[in-house]
This record gives sequence, C-alpha cells and structure tokens, in this order.
Amino acid sequence: MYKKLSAKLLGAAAALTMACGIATAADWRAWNIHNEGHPNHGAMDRFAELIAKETNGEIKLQVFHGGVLGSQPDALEQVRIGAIEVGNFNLGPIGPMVKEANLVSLPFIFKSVPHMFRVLDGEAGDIMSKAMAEAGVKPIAWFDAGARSFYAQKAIETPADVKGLKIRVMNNNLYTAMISAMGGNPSPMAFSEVQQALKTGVVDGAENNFPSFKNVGHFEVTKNYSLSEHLIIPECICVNTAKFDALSSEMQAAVTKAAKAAAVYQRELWAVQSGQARKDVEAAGIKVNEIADKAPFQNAMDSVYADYLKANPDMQKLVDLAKSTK
Ligand code: GTR
Repeated sequence: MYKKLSAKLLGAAAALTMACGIATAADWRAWNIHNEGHPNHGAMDRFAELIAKETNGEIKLQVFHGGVLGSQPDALEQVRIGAIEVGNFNLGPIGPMVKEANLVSLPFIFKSVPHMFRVLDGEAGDIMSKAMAEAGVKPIAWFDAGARSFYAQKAIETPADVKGLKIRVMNNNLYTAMISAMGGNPSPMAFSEVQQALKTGVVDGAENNFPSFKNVGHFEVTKNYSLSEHLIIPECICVNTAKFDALSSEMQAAVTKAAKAAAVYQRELWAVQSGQARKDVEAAGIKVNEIADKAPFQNAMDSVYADYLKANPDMQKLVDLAKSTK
C-alpha cells in the first residue's frame, strides 16, 4: 500500500515537473574508443568538464574510455536508440547506417585535412549532418583524425604491394572494395582485435593514423608504415538526436558550445600528439616510407568510385560538392 502510494506520488511529481517545463539534472554517458595518451581521450574529458560548466551542472557527462561500452558499431547503435547519449565516433563506421556519411569514406576524396574541414563546413557537411541527425546520431562538433595509411611487415609503396595481403579494415563496404581493387584481401574487424590479429598473422596489415597506430600497440607488431594517406576521415561528437531535441534551446546552445570548445582543444592536441606519435614509433624502429607519387593508388580507386556511384547515383551530388570545394 505504502509502496503503491509513493510510486503514485513520484509519478505525479514527474508529470508536474514535465508539465511546468522545469529542467531536471541529467546524467549522460559518452562512449570513446581511445585510451589515455590519445588526443580524443583528453578532448572528451574536456567536453565533460565544459558541459557541466556550460549547463550549470544540469547535465553531468561520464565518459567511458577504451571502448568499454562496446565496439564502435555497437556503440553507434546504442547512441542511435538513446541507450548511450554521446559518442566520439569515426565517420567510417557510420557509413553503413547513414549513406550520406559515406562521402568521407571514398578514398582520396579530400586533398588535405583543411580541405576536409572546409567541405564539412559547407553544403556537403550540412547534408551529412542532417542525415545523421535524422538517423538519431547528431554531430555537434568535428574532430581531426589526420590521414590513414597502410602498415604491414613490408613497405606498401604502390597498389601492387597490397596484392595478396590480408588487410584489416573498419566495418564499411567501401573499405573492402578499396582493398579488393588493389588485389588485397580485406578483413573487417573490430579495432580491439587488430593488434592480436597482426601479431598472430591473421592479417598481414592494417591502416590507421599515427596516434591509433601507436596508442594501441600496432607498431609493436609491425615494421613498415607507408604514407599512402588514402583516407582522411573526420570524427564527431555525436549526440542522440531525441535527447538533444528534448533540451531547451538554451541547453542545446550550452551543449553545442561545450562540444565546439572541446573540438578546438582536440585539434590542438591532435597537432602536437600526432607528430609525437610518429616520432615515437620511428624511435621504436618503425620505418616510415614517404610515397612521392600517390597517383597509382588514386587511379586504382577509379573502379571503387564507378561501382559505388552506379549503385548510389544520389551520392554524386555530394562527391561533386566535395570536389568543387577549394
Ligand atoms: C581510429 C579511430 C577509431 C576507430 C579506429 C579503427 O583512428 O579513431 O574511432 O575507428 O581508428 O580503425 O577502428
């Protein structure tokens, strides 16, 4: 009887609070795949501090680092349905969920990291952001993730060097097509499994940026890192759309302000720590190979573009927007 009554009272109190539009403090959780020492670790911690400050403690964000809340595709689904509120996602694994996000997974679509940010800040970025928000994963700030290059026991200086190699890729058909186009065998796999797979020879190589190559120990089981820079993929602070939309406009502005400031900090950290990661792996014995002429890699991607655009003609507009962005 007492229990029933108190439940009723609580329900009535909650209804009253909602009816009056009184804000109640919310506990949010954030997923991040990286460990300490990676720029995104520091940036996500900064986001948690800033969100508390900007919302006057109304939103408390607890960041779970190191992928402890699940693999990236799982975490994406969790944020999409609102079981986790926030994710620091790479846009690569978002492509299978939101087609427009696949723009950034077309190899060599961007000329440089600044070019990638200019595209994100323009019409193409607006189209992608809108589509992601509609799917439930709303980007509110963009992180730098540099460029991804190949690493393996041997140097990979031309597409022919990929022939016959089993290469780990993230979960996206564009990456399997990319490796197949060079005659390699693509192996989609969770990030957490890659070091062991390299060590035991389950895969011959993988591709990533310097901070990830260093931070999860891939460099310990590899010899050559070759600067193909075939993918420049941004990352986001993404929020479950329904939870974001349920906030008052002041709170939405506060959360966005915190995210954008965390992203400024992330880009500063990235600039310093990615250079340091390169120095560290070289000091540990990794041979970094410059590739003066990337045209053979770019030309090898012609069939990837042709097949993709044939199957997804509506993506041509985004490709054109990216290519026409100075
Ligand atoms: C990293 C990225 C992660 C994850 C990882 C991977 O560079 O920051 O989110 O996508 O690559 O290769 O799975």
